[in-house]
Amino acid sequence: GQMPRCLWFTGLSGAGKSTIANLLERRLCTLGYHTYLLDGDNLRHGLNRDLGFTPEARVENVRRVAEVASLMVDAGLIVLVCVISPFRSEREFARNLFGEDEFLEVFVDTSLEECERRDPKGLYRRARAGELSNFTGIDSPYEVPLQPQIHLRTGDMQLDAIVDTLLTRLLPSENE
Ligand code: GGZ
Repeated sequence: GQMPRCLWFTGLSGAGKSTIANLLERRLCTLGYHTYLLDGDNLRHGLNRDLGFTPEARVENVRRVAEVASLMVDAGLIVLVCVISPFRSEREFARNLFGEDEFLEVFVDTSLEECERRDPKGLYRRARAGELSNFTGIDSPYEVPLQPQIHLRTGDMQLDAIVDTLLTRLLPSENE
């Protein structure tokens, strides 16, 4: 059977976390794996609708997402989590909810310049204009992962190559 896992995608808004995770999920699904994608932006409309973007609210947001992911891994799923999760301590908290090889931190490493150039929702523009406060990378910190299991330098890689990299990192362990 499949090895349940949590793939924890961290990175700036607009880095490509959701795009990459969605493509990977489709590939895994085609291969017959049972997956679930937990997306911070979506969860903020339901489970986390009471939370904003102060540091305290982000700590609570990430804690809840991590706990839900842990339940889903217990249920046997491959869980793909996409949250900025800007603080090392909260990513460490998440890791500690899982077994040794169950948690993979995936750093979606896209520069602030590139994220701001893309600005798909116009949020960076609004943050620069002072219409949004506590925006990650502008007036709220992002602590880069020091030793992620997987480091995706998106500037040097095409999307399909990124998804292939993730698949090969996930699937060899299936033969253990
Ligand atoms: C960062 C914000 C903010 C602020 C709204 N800072 O790129 P998106 O739009 O679609 O996804 C981002 C999402 C971030 O939520 P997370 O739950 O992933 O954040 S955290 O892990 O830090 O709790 C972004 C949008 O919400 N968004 N305001 N101020 N991103």
